[in-house]
Amino acid sequence: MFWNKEMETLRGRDLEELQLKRLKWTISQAEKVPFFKDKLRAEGLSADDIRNLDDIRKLPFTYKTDLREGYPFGFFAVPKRDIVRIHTTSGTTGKPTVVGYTRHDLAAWADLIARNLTMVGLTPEDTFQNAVNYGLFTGGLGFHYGAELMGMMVIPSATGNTKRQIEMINDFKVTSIHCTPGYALHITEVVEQMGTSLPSLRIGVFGAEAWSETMRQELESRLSINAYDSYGMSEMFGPGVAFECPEQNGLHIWEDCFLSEIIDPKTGETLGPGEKGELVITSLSKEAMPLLRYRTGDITMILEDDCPCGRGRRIARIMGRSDDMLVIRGINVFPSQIEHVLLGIPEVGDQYMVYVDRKNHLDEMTIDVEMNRQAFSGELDGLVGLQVMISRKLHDALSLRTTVRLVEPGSLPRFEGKAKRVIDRRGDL
Ligand code: DLL
Repeated sequence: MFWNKEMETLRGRDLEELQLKRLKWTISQAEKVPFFKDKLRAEGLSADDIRNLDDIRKLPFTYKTDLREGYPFGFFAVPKRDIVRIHTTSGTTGKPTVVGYTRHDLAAWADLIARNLTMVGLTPEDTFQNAVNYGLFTGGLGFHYGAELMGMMVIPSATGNTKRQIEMINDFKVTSIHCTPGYALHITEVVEQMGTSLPSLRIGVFGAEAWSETMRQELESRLSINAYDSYGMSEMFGPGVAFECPEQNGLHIWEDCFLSEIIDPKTGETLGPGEKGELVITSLSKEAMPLLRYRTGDITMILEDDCPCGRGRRIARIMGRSDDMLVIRGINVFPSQIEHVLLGIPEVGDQYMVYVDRKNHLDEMTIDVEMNRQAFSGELDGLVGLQVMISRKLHDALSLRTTVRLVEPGSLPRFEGKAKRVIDRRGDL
């Protein structure tokens, strides 16, 4: 099923022509922002220098730190009177990044969300529970307006009060839920603790943080749903940038709106399909805040083969961020690799916390892992064998020695929004 078949299936020359036209427009729009105007002038570049899509490599990169320096409205390309909404995204340090939208931007964003939700088989007959934060986070209002545009009945449940969320799903016969994958697991646990089930639910849309294929299988089997990955970032409207189709094999990135490249994060060199690197996006239709070659920090690759669904370019599931990649004793570790190992061990639950310390100049990684409720006898003593087995499996996957501590079910923090599962304490020493 298609929402906007013409744009979703545009390929070859027609697509390239549209992208080139929109890229030139985006550059002229960006020239209204002093930051881009100065940068382009310094390089002696203008929209006329872009003759084909490969010429995009002439343009300078834009970094999150640049956006932060423009706080609050320094990156707006339209007068304030044309901005009808802002969202912000919190960083790990300093001021947040502010993103702005014109009325046209909001309509384009809702169209992208409607494409995504239609693609996974949702129709106006469905009831959609939007269990994410409705504030400055783009996941709430972004999905809300897209789902409403499609004609679904939308329940703006937001986060919190998980038992009430579960009651709503059953009372309102909700067929589709949107939340973070971590919160979906928490809902699953609470459903199981309550001794109930969610018979009306058939589709889960999960995103805003990294999750693994194992986690998908877990959610699909425990909730009896199909679970789809949803990717996006506030700087590119929010959610809706790339989304899985029913093939569940990579995420379609909407090429009429986003020009994507994969680069080596260290050298900035462009990488080819099948090569893992950092995703760089240039917006093609954003009015209020056009962005040129924006360094997303997300690690993925372009998938080479065509998708049977007939839509265009796909990227692989996000494997981590170039900047949350941990370097432990010289070894690169993505938290998603740890999660993948843990979810494959039936005795342990879904929750874990990773601590990184430096002792005697050596990096040490300690992982607290919750026991699975069914496998837990009530005693943590006597589980040394399991602990050793987990450390061994982690070693096989990461080539790294770790200390595993098993903890009681329910004892680690739960997250309603994005999970924070890594605490790097090396800087504190
Ligand atoms: O997280 C937008 C969003 C909301 C996406 C709801 C999907 C669903 P930000 O808060 O700006 O925007 O965070 C963007 O989150 O650069 C990725 O590192 C990460 N991220 C988002 N979706 C995924 C995903 C929203 N499906 C940052 N898998 C991005 C892995 C994801 N990481």
